[in-house]
Amino acid sequence: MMTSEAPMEGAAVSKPKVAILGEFSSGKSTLSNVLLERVTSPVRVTATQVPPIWYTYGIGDPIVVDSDGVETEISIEEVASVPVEGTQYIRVFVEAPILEQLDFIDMPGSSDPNMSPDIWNAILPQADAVIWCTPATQAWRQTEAAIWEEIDPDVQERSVLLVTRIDKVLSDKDRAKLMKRMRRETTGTFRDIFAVDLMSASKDVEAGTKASTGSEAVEAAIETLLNGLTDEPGPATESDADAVADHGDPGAEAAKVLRLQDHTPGVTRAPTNVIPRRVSADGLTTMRRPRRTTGTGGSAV
Ligand SMILES: Nc1nc2c(ncn2[C@@H]2O[C@H](COP(=O)(O)OP(=O)(O)OP(=O)(O)O)[C@@H](O)[C@H]2O)c(=O)[nH]1
Ligand SMILES: [Mg+2]
Repeated sequence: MMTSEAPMEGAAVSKPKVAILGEFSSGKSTLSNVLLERVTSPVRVTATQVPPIWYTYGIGDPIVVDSDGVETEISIEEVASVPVEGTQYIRVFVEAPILEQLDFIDMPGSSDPNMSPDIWNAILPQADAVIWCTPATQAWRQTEAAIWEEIDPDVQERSVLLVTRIDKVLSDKDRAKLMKRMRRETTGTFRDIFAVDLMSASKDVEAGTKASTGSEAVEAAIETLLNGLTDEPGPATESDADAVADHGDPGAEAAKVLRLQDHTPGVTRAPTNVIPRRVSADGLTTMRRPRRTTGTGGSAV
């Protein structure tokens, strides 16, 4: 239905698509800003009730894709006022280093009543992996587990769980206990789990450093994600290694301590769509396949 060419550079290269999921206020948009290395997001993504924001490397005005697949160019200032209803997602183009490696989509909270099957089905079938954010103070609720259960196991294997707001859990003992529970309750369904303090990671972005354990944990999570997306079980390639932080220093210990052992995926396989079975059961019939602006569909790198 849509035939227009992508308006930005770099779009011809197919990149893996990563959906950032989690319940209301779990840190998805804060993480997005950290990933983009922008203190002030190009859009006011911390507003609640925003449609999914799909970040792609490039320049140019954002594009709203409505529920009929019709695309409308808008200004960056207009992004925050696009209604959730009737919108599949908004493409936002940013020249951020992370976007040279993957596209990511900042989703509305999964607990949000606006998170209709339409929204899920507009985005999730296109996602190769998920970053699920769960806040440490009420981590991995039954509602989250129930959604995650429905996700394709191949996608689960490429996905990472971020336990955000770890700064709110004060003692090492409590953190260890929490992560032990996380490990137990999510066994085999994430590639890895990371405890992150997105506040300190945000402060690093502001200060132009990556000094905190918050930043290190985010970097470690992204490295794990990229390894999964490229099906590399071992360390990343030379160029990938340049793109991620060196975790060899003692400062990274806090991040490491809370990291699970790798659930290394077994074999190379084509990316599978993230379709929560329960949602797709009643939503797939109305699912639309929007124009793919990132090249041939489905193949990760
Ligand atoms: N202390 C602390 N606060 C955090 C952390 N992560 C997020 N926050 C705060 O939590 C609030 C919600 O964060 P958002 O990033 O907007 O959460 P969200 O998941 O995008 O929320 P919705 O889009 O409304 O579902 C903000 O005030 C953040 O500053 C963290 O690791 N530590
Ligand atoms: Mg948000």
